[in-house]
Amino acid sequence: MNDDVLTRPRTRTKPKTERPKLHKVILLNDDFTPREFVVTVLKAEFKMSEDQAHRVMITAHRRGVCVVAVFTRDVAETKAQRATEAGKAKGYPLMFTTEPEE
Ligand code: TYC
Repeated sequence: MNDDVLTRPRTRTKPKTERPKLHKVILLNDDFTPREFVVTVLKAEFKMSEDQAHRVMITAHRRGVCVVAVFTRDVAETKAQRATEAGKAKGYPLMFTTEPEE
């Protein structure tokens, strides 16, 4: 047998701490939620400026969806839930979802 191969310490192939995978929060368009309300939620939940929030809202309005921001999974899911709930509380179908980044 080959002693050298059997006793040689393994060399590390993985970094000690892996970077947590980031998750996208995605805003979905609908036909009912007022534009200004979408902007208000984006500002409150995602700490966006009026300008940023307006751009994200308009992109979702025109294209159907827009990536709002990326976070670790827990943070992304919590923010998406809270933002969706803010719409629901006003009777709007406003929807935020999450998906892992490639
Ligand atoms: N489409 C909505 C309207 O015309 C506005 C809107 C924009 C709703 C973006 C949701 O993610 C959204 N009132």
